[in-house]
Amino acid sequence: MSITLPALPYGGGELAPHISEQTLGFHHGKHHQTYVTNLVKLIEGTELEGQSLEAIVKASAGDPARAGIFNNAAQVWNHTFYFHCMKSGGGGKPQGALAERLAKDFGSVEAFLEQFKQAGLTQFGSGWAWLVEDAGVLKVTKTANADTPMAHGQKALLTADVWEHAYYLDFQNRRADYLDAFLAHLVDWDFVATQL
Ligand code: MN3
Repeated sequence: MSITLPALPYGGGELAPHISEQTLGFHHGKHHQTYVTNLVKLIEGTELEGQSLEAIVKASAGDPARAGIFNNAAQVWNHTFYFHCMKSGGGGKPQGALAERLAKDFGSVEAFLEQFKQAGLTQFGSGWAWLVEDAGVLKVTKTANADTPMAHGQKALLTADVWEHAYYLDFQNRRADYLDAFLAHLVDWDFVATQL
């Protein structure tokens, strides 16, 4: 199994005006590609070469000697997952079984949406906001840098990239506005529901 850059599930301009074609071009074509290129180089000739991305993330998590492998592998996974969490004409309120689970575990869908936004807003520096399933319960979490729920035994259901490269060209320093646009216009709730 070779590690390659997955294609975006939509055209580069389809998330505009919320995320511009320029942002997506740099984010996927440069940042995501660089993590792929670095990972391929780092695992070449090691016992991790030929393993799945998930296996590489789990094998390197928590191992200081393999921090470079973990950071690049987790970032490849996080970005592929993030890009699949969005679609043109997405956002708004989740429906059906997902909405019922959110209401059960957070009190209401609105309470979940607010917690998710706050997780993204309060992640100091670079990182990610997540909706995860942890031992059967839905939770909002945040991780720093490349860290990923898989490394903590949690299943990711939704993520927002809050590294500045995800929003700076479109929103400059206004991370809250990016998170509002993400939730109101971009989240692919059908994809999130399929992760349950
Ligand atoms: Mn990113």
